[in-house]
Amino acid sequence: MNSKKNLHPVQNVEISASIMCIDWLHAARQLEILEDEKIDYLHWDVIDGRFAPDFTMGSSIINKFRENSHIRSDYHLMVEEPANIFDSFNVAPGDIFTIHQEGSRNLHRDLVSLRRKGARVGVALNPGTSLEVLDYIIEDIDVILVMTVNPGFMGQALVPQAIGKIEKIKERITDLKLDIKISVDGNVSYENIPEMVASGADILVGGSSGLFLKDMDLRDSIKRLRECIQIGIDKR
Ligand code: S6P
Ligand code: MG
Repeated sequence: MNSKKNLHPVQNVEISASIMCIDWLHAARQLEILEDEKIDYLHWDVIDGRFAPDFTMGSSIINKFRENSHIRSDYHLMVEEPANIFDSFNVAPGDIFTIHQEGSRNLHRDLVSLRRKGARVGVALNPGTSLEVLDYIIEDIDVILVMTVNPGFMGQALVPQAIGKIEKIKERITDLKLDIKISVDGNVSYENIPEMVASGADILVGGSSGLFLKDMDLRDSIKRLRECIQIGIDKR
């Protein structure tokens, strides 16, 4: 029998709420619900219009939210040369700070600088990026963020081969006996969550398809999301 079966899903798989997808006209109320429902992280997508199209939130908005929430932060920098803006964010212990392999000219150097800021350190990979890029930095990171859509926008369809990538990363972490969490970001929908979790996801980024749905109450979507996580855990 699977000994993990009786645990609450939150103990196995964490939820990171993608604030880019929040209902901005009711953001304060939605933040209260996220706290009340014990959502694990606030996910901050930072985009520079160069590494990925469009722009999202800047550090002044993010730091203001951060000051007014007890929830840990999960920074996702989709920018070129992310080290230029490391000091813009008020990072606290327990936060995750993730940069893209593809956006950094010297990834190892950037990871060392990030570690000094006191956050947990993550590396994100675009759907088309091979896992070999992790070879010489895997022991220096706490989180691998698997992009299951191309960075830039909410509401995109899953890139299906990204699911196999989650499995491969999980195998590699297990073989190397490393304590690294796998975060999955993009089209984390009720349909996709069970397979993402069964493949090894530890953190799910909830956006417009699994958390902030237009036609569903936020508390109901959190409940449904947790039910889908449980289905995935049961499939492991
Ligand atoms: C995408 C970004 C994501 C999105 C989130 C959207 O560039 O990194 O964090 O905000 O994935 O979720 P959904 O459910 O609309 O794909
Ligand atoms: Mg993101």
